[in-house]
Amino acid sequence: MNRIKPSEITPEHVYLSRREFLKTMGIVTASGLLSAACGVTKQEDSPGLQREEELLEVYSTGDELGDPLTSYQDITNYNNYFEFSTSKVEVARLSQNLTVSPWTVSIGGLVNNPKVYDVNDLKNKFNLQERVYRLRCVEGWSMVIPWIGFPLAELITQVEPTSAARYVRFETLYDPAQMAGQKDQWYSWPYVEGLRIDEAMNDLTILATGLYGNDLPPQNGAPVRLVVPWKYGFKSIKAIVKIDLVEDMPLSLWMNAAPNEYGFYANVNPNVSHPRWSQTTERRIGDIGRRPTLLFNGYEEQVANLYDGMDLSLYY
Ligand SMILES: Nc1nc2c(c(=O)[nH]1)N[C@H]1C(S)=C(S)[C@@H](COP(=O)(O)O)O[C@H]1N2
Ligand SMILES: [Mo]
Repeated sequence: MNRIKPSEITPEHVYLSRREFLKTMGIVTASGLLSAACGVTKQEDSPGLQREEELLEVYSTGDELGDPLTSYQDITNYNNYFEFSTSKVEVARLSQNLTVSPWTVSIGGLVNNPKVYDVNDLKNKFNLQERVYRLRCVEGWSMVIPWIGFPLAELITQVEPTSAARYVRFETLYDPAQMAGQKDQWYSWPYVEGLRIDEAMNDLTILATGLYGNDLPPQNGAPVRLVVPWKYGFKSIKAIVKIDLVEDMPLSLWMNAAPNEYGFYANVNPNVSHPRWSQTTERRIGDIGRRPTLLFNGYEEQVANLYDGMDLSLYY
Protein backbone atom coordinates (compact mmCIF):
# COMPACT_ATOMS: atom_id res chain seq x y z
CA MET A 1 0.00 0.00 0.00
CA ASN A 2 1.38 3.37 -0.96
CA ARG A 3 1.68 6.01 1.74
CA ILE A 4 0.82 9.61 0.95
CA LYS A 5 3.88 11.75 0.41
CA PRO A 6 3.53 15.38 1.53
CA SER A 7 4.33 16.50 -2.01
CA GLU A 8 1.29 14.64 -3.22
CA ILE A 9 -1.35 16.12 -0.95
CA THR A 10 -4.43 16.62 -3.04
CA PRO A 11 -6.05 20.06 -3.31
CA GLU A 12 -9.17 20.05 -1.22
CA HIS A 13 -11.66 20.57 -4.02
CA VAL A 14 -10.23 17.66 -5.95
CA TYR A 15 -10.16 15.57 -2.81
CA LEU A 16 -13.80 16.31 -2.12
CA SER A 17 -14.92 15.45 -5.61
CA ARG A 18 -13.01 12.18 -5.47
CA ARG A 19 -14.66 11.46 -2.17
CA GLU A 20 -18.04 12.02 -3.79
CA PHE A 21 -16.95 9.69 -6.58
CA LEU A 22 -16.06 6.94 -4.13
CA LYS A 23 -19.30 7.57 -2.25
CA THR A 24 -21.38 6.96 -5.32
CA MET A 25 -19.51 3.72 -5.83
CA GLY A 26 -20.39 2.66 -2.29
CA ILE A 27 -16.76 2.69 -1.23
CA VAL A 28 -17.07 5.49 1.30
CA THR A 29 -19.85 6.20 3.76
CA ALA A 30 -20.35 9.18 6.04
CA SER A 31 -18.73 7.22 8.84
CA GLY A 32 -15.72 6.09 6.87
CA LEU A 33 -14.75 3.21 4.68
CA LEU A 34 -17.20 0.40 4.19
CA SER A 35 -14.22 -1.84 3.80
CA ALA A 36 -13.03 -1.41 7.37
CA ALA A 37 -12.55 -5.14 7.82
CA CYS A 38 -10.75 -5.83 4.59
CA GLY A 39 -7.35 -5.58 6.21
CA VAL A 40 -5.75 -3.61 3.40
CA THR A 41 -4.19 -1.16 5.78
CA LYS A 42 -3.48 -1.19 9.48
CA GLN A 43 -6.16 0.22 11.74
CA GLU A 44 -4.85 3.60 12.78
CA ASP A 45 -5.83 5.96 15.57
CA SER A 46 -7.90 8.10 13.22
CA PRO A 47 -9.33 5.29 11.15
CA GLY A 48 -11.94 7.00 8.99
CA LEU A 49 -10.17 9.87 7.33
CA GLN A 50 -6.65 8.50 7.26
CA ARG A 51 -7.62 5.26 5.61
CA GLU A 52 -9.84 7.06 3.14
CA GLU A 53 -6.94 9.27 2.19
CA GLU A 54 -4.69 6.29 1.62
CA LEU A 55 -7.20 4.61 -0.63
CA LEU A 56 -7.98 7.84 -2.43
CA GLU A 57 -4.28 8.22 -3.10
CA VAL A 58 -4.01 4.75 -4.59
CA TYR A 59 -7.20 5.18 -6.56
CA SER A 60 -6.28 8.57 -7.96
CA THR A 61 -2.75 7.52 -8.95
CA GLY A 62 -3.84 4.83 -11.41
CA ASP A 63 -1.40 2.22 -12.69
CA GLU A 64 2.38 2.53 -12.88
CA LEU A 65 2.15 3.49 -16.55
CA GLY A 66 0.11 6.56 -15.66
CA ASP A 67 -3.30 5.38 -16.78
CA PRO A 68 -6.34 5.92 -14.56
CA LEU A 69 -8.29 3.14 -12.90
CA THR A 70 -11.35 1.87 -14.70
CA SER A 71 -14.51 2.96 -12.86
CA TYR A 72 -16.12 0.65 -10.32
CA GLN A 73 -19.26 0.87 -12.44
CA ASP A 74 -17.51 -0.51 -15.53
CA ILE A 75 -15.49 -3.15 -13.66
CA THR A 76 -18.65 -4.56 -12.10
CA ASN A 77 -21.03 -4.31 -15.07
CA TYR A 78 -18.99 -5.54 -18.05
CA ASN A 79 -17.99 -9.09 -17.18
CA ASN A 80 -17.04 -12.33 -18.84
CA TYR A 81 -18.47 -15.15 -16.74
CA PHE A 82 -19.96 -17.88 -18.89
CA GLU A 83 -21.38 -19.72 -15.87
CA PHE A 84 -24.00 -16.98 -15.76
CA SER A 85 -24.28 -15.55 -19.26
CA THR A 86 -22.42 -15.03 -22.50
CA SER A 87 -23.67 -11.44 -22.42
CA LYS A 88 -21.20 -9.23 -20.52
CA VAL A 89 -23.88 -6.77 -19.45
CA GLU A 90 -26.16 -9.48 -18.02
CA VAL A 91 -23.61 -11.15 -15.73
CA ALA A 92 -23.93 -8.69 -12.84
CA ARG A 93 -27.69 -9.14 -12.52
CA LEU A 94 -27.68 -12.90 -13.03
CA SER A 95 -24.88 -13.59 -10.54
CA GLN A 96 -26.17 -11.54 -7.59
CA ASN A 97 -27.67 -14.50 -5.73
CA LEU A 98 -24.62 -16.75 -5.88
CA THR A 99 -23.98 -18.10 -2.38
CA VAL A 100 -20.42 -17.08 -1.57
CA SER A 101 -20.47 -17.90 2.14
CA PRO A 102 -19.72 -20.41 3.49
CA TRP A 103 -17.09 -21.26 0.88
CA THR A 104 -14.13 -23.60 1.10
CA VAL A 105 -11.08 -23.92 -1.09
CA SER A 106 -9.15 -27.20 -1.05
CA ILE A 107 -5.50 -27.30 -2.00
CA GLY A 108 -4.00 -30.68 -2.67
CA GLY A 109 -2.56 -32.99 -5.27
CA LEU A 110 1.22 -33.47 -5.26
CA VAL A 111 1.82 -31.82 -1.88
CA ASN A 112 2.98 -33.01 1.54
CA ASN A 113 0.54 -30.83 3.44
CA PRO A 114 -2.89 -30.62 1.76
CA LYS A 115 -5.32 -28.11 3.24
CA VAL A 116 -8.94 -27.09 3.15
CA TYR A 117 -9.48 -23.43 3.95
CA ASP A 118 -12.63 -21.54 4.67
CA VAL A 119 -12.27 -18.44 2.52
CA ASN A 120 -12.40 -16.22 5.64
CA ASP A 121 -9.40 -18.09 7.03
CA LEU A 122 -7.54 -17.42 3.78
CA LYS A 123 -8.26 -13.71 4.19
CA ASN A 124 -7.08 -13.72 7.79
CA LYS A 125 -4.04 -15.92 7.36
CA PHE A 126 -2.50 -14.25 4.34
CA ASN A 127 -1.34 -10.68 4.04
CA LEU A 128 -3.92 -8.86 1.91
CA GLN A 129 -2.48 -6.19 -0.36
CA GLU A 130 -3.79 -3.67 -2.85
CA ARG A 131 -2.54 -4.51 -6.38
CA VAL A 132 -3.42 -2.26 -9.31
CA TYR A 133 -3.22 -4.40 -12.48
CA ARG A 134 -4.18 -4.10 -16.11
CA LEU A 135 -6.59 -6.81 -17.28
CA ARG A 136 -6.42 -7.52 -21.02
CA CYS A 137 -9.18 -9.76 -22.40
CA VAL A 138 -8.33 -11.91 -25.41
CA GLU A 139 -11.30 -10.27 -27.14
CA GLY A 140 -9.40 -6.97 -27.36
CA TRP A 141 -10.61 -4.83 -24.47
CA SER A 142 -8.88 -3.93 -21.22
CA MET A 143 -9.33 -2.36 -17.80
CA VAL A 144 -7.18 -1.15 -14.89
CA ILE A 145 -8.39 -2.76 -11.68
CA PRO A 146 -7.39 -2.19 -8.04
CA TRP A 147 -7.53 -5.73 -6.64
CA ILE A 148 -7.12 -6.83 -3.06
CA GLY A 149 -5.39 -10.15 -2.70
CA PHE A 150 -2.31 -12.06 -1.68
CA PRO A 151 0.49 -13.79 -3.58
CA LEU A 152 -0.47 -17.31 -4.63
CA ALA A 153 3.13 -18.27 -3.83
CA GLU A 154 2.39 -17.91 -0.10
CA LEU A 155 -0.41 -20.46 -0.30
CA ILE A 156 1.60 -22.88 -2.43
CA THR A 157 4.50 -22.71 0.01
CA GLN A 158 2.12 -23.63 2.86
CA VAL A 159 1.09 -26.91 1.25
CA GLU A 160 4.67 -28.02 0.43
CA PRO A 161 4.62 -29.24 -3.18
CA THR A 162 6.52 -32.48 -3.84
CA SER A 163 9.30 -32.55 -6.42
CA ALA A 164 6.87 -34.19 -8.88
CA ALA A 165 4.62 -31.09 -8.99
CA ARG A 166 5.12 -29.11 -12.22
CA TYR A 167 1.77 -27.36 -12.80
CA VAL A 168 -1.06 -25.86 -10.79
CA ARG A 169 -4.65 -26.66 -11.75
CA PHE A 170 -7.58 -24.46 -10.68
CA GLU A 171 -11.26 -25.31 -10.69
CA THR A 172 -14.39 -23.13 -10.40
CA LEU A 173 -17.49 -24.14 -8.45
CA TYR A 174 -19.72 -26.58 -10.34
CA ASP A 175 -23.34 -25.90 -9.41
CA PRO A 176 -25.72 -25.69 -12.38
CA ALA A 177 -28.62 -24.92 -10.02
CA GLN A 178 -26.92 -21.62 -9.19
CA MET A 179 -24.96 -21.18 -12.40
CA ALA A 180 -27.43 -21.69 -15.21
CA GLY A 181 -24.75 -21.32 -17.88
CA GLN A 182 -23.32 -24.66 -16.74
CA LYS A 183 -26.34 -26.35 -18.33
CA ASP A 184 -24.85 -25.42 -21.70
CA GLN A 185 -23.40 -28.71 -22.92
CA TRP A 186 -21.04 -27.03 -25.37
CA TYR A 187 -18.48 -26.38 -22.60
CA SER A 188 -16.79 -28.93 -20.35
CA TRP A 189 -17.78 -27.59 -16.93
CA PRO A 190 -16.46 -26.80 -14.44
CA TYR A 191 -14.20 -24.01 -15.70
CA VAL A 192 -10.60 -25.15 -15.33
CA GLU A 193 -7.38 -23.18 -15.70
CA GLY A 194 -3.73 -23.90 -15.14
CA LEU A 195 -0.32 -22.37 -14.68
CA ARG A 196 3.20 -23.70 -14.73
CA ILE A 197 4.41 -23.81 -11.13
CA ASP A 198 6.99 -21.07 -11.69
CA GLU A 199 4.29 -18.84 -13.20
CA ALA A 200 2.10 -19.55 -10.17
CA MET A 201 4.99 -18.64 -7.83
CA ASN A 202 5.74 -15.34 -9.59
CA ASP A 203 5.08 -12.36 -7.32
CA LEU A 204 2.59 -10.84 -9.76
CA THR A 205 0.27 -13.85 -9.45
CA ILE A 206 -2.36 -13.30 -6.77
CA LEU A 207 -5.51 -14.79 -5.41
CA ALA A 208 -7.90 -11.84 -5.20
CA THR A 209 -10.69 -11.51 -2.66
CA GLY A 210 -11.61 -7.87 -3.25
CA LEU A 211 -11.54 -4.84 -5.51
CA TYR A 212 -11.78 -1.10 -4.83
CA GLY A 213 -11.38 -1.74 -1.12
CA ASN A 214 -14.40 -4.06 -0.81
CA ASP A 215 -15.03 -7.77 -1.08
CA LEU A 216 -15.32 -9.04 -4.65
CA PRO A 217 -18.86 -8.83 -5.99
CA PRO A 218 -20.18 -12.10 -7.46
CA GLN A 219 -19.70 -10.98 -11.06
CA ASN A 220 -15.96 -10.48 -10.54
CA GLY A 221 -15.37 -13.94 -9.10
CA ALA A 222 -16.36 -13.85 -5.43
CA PRO A 223 -15.28 -14.99 -3.04
CA VAL A 224 -11.83 -15.76 -4.46
CA ARG A 225 -10.37 -15.71 -7.98
CA LEU A 226 -6.99 -15.89 -9.66
CA VAL A 227 -5.37 -12.79 -11.20
CA VAL A 228 -2.47 -13.31 -13.63
CA PRO A 229 -2.04 -9.87 -15.19
CA TRP A 230 0.44 -10.72 -17.98
CA LYS A 231 -1.89 -13.33 -19.50
CA TYR A 232 -5.18 -12.92 -21.32
CA GLY A 233 -8.09 -12.48 -18.93
CA PHE A 234 -9.50 -15.99 -19.38
CA LYS A 235 -6.58 -17.39 -17.37
CA SER A 236 -7.80 -15.42 -14.32
CA ILE A 237 -10.36 -18.01 -13.19
CA LYS A 238 -13.21 -16.96 -10.90
CA ALA A 239 -14.97 -18.54 -7.90
CA ILE A 240 -12.24 -21.08 -7.16
CA VAL A 241 -13.06 -24.14 -5.02
CA LYS A 242 -10.11 -26.40 -5.79
CA ILE A 243 -6.40 -25.96 -6.43
CA ASP A 244 -4.22 -28.98 -7.24
CA LEU A 245 -0.50 -29.34 -7.77
CA VAL A 246 -0.13 -31.75 -10.69
CA GLU A 247 2.50 -33.35 -12.88
CA ASP A 248 0.96 -32.84 -16.32
CA MET A 249 -0.18 -29.66 -18.07
CA PRO A 250 -3.85 -29.16 -17.14
CA LEU A 251 -6.44 -29.08 -19.92
CA SER A 252 -8.31 -25.81 -19.50
CA LEU A 253 -11.95 -25.27 -20.45
CA TRP A 254 -10.87 -23.02 -23.32
CA MET A 255 -8.16 -25.36 -24.64
CA ASN A 256 -10.78 -28.10 -24.66
CA ALA A 257 -13.45 -25.95 -26.35
CA ALA A 258 -11.27 -24.38 -29.06
CA PRO A 259 -7.69 -25.72 -29.05
CA ASN A 260 -6.71 -23.79 -32.19
CA GLU A 261 -7.77 -20.49 -30.59
CA TYR A 262 -6.83 -20.72 -26.91
CA GLY A 263 -3.53 -22.12 -25.74
CA PHE A 264 -2.17 -22.97 -22.33
CA TYR A 265 0.26 -20.06 -22.08
CA ALA A 266 -2.00 -17.27 -23.39
CA ASN A 267 0.58 -14.59 -22.62
CA VAL A 268 -0.54 -11.18 -23.87
CA ASN A 269 1.39 -10.70 -27.11
CA PRO A 270 0.62 -8.05 -29.74
CA ASN A 271 2.74 -9.97 -32.28
CA VAL A 272 0.70 -13.16 -32.23
CA SER A 273 -2.77 -12.87 -33.71
CA HIS A 274 -5.80 -14.74 -32.56
CA PRO A 275 -6.88 -16.89 -35.54
CA ARG A 276 -9.87 -14.57 -36.04
CA TRP A 277 -8.50 -11.14 -35.11
CA SER A 278 -5.33 -9.15 -34.51
CA GLN A 279 -4.02 -8.54 -30.99
CA THR A 280 -1.95 -5.45 -31.81
CA THR A 281 -4.38 -3.00 -30.20
CA GLU A 282 -7.02 -2.92 -27.50
CA ARG A 283 -9.89 -0.75 -26.32
CA ARG A 284 -9.48 0.47 -22.75
CA ILE A 285 -12.98 0.45 -21.31
CA GLY A 286 -14.02 4.08 -20.80
CA ASP A 287 -11.72 5.35 -23.59
CA ILE A 288 -12.60 6.32 -27.10
CA GLY A 289 -10.45 4.63 -29.71
CA ARG A 290 -7.78 1.98 -29.29
CA ARG A 291 -4.27 1.82 -27.85
CA PRO A 292 -1.32 -0.46 -28.60
CA THR A 293 -1.25 -3.74 -26.72
CA LEU A 294 1.97 -4.27 -24.77
CA LEU A 295 4.02 -7.48 -24.73
CA PHE A 296 3.14 -9.38 -21.56
CA ASN A 297 0.53 -6.66 -20.97
CA GLY A 298 3.31 -4.30 -19.85
CA TYR A 299 4.81 -6.71 -17.29
CA GLU A 300 7.73 -7.84 -19.44
CA GLU A 301 10.33 -6.85 -16.87
CA GLN A 302 8.76 -9.05 -14.19
CA VAL A 303 7.94 -12.13 -16.27
CA ALA A 304 9.92 -12.34 -19.53
CA ASN A 305 12.57 -14.50 -17.84
CA LEU A 306 9.95 -17.21 -17.25
CA TYR A 307 9.99 -17.82 -21.00
CA ASP A 308 13.71 -17.67 -21.76
CA GLY A 309 14.48 -19.96 -24.65
CA MET A 310 10.84 -20.34 -25.68
CA ASP A 311 9.77 -19.14 -29.12
CA LEU A 312 6.88 -16.93 -28.03
CA SER A 313 5.28 -17.01 -31.46
CA LEU A 314 4.64 -20.74 -30.99
CA TYR A 315 2.87 -20.54 -27.66
CA TYR A 316 -0.43 -18.79 -28.07
N1 LIG B 1 -15.02 -19.25 -13.90
C1 LIG B 1 -14.81 -18.33 -14.84
N2 LIG B 1 -13.73 -17.53 -14.75
C2 LIG B 1 -13.51 -16.59 -15.70
C3 LIG B 1 -14.37 -16.45 -16.82
C4 LIG B 1 -15.51 -17.31 -16.89
O1 LIG B 1 -16.33 -17.26 -17.84
N3 LIG B 1 -15.69 -18.22 -15.88
N4 LIG B 1 -14.08 -15.49 -17.80
C5 LIG B 1 -12.69 -15.08 -17.92
C6 LIG B 1 -12.49 -13.97 -18.84
S1 LIG B 1 -12.61 -14.31 -20.51
C7 LIG B 1 -12.13 -12.72 -18.41
S2 LIG B 1 -11.72 -11.48 -19.52
C8 LIG B 1 -12.10 -12.39 -16.97
C9 LIG B 1 -13.00 -11.20 -16.70
O2 LIG B 1 -12.90 -10.81 -15.35
P1 LIG B 1 -13.78 -9.59 -14.80
O3 LIG B 1 -15.22 -9.87 -15.15
O4 LIG B 1 -13.53 -9.55 -13.33
O5 LIG B 1 -13.28 -8.36 -15.50
O6 LIG B 1 -12.53 -13.48 -16.15
C10 LIG B 1 -12.07 -14.76 -16.55
N5 LIG B 1 -12.42 -15.75 -15.56
MO1 LIG C 1 -11.60 -12.61 -21.57
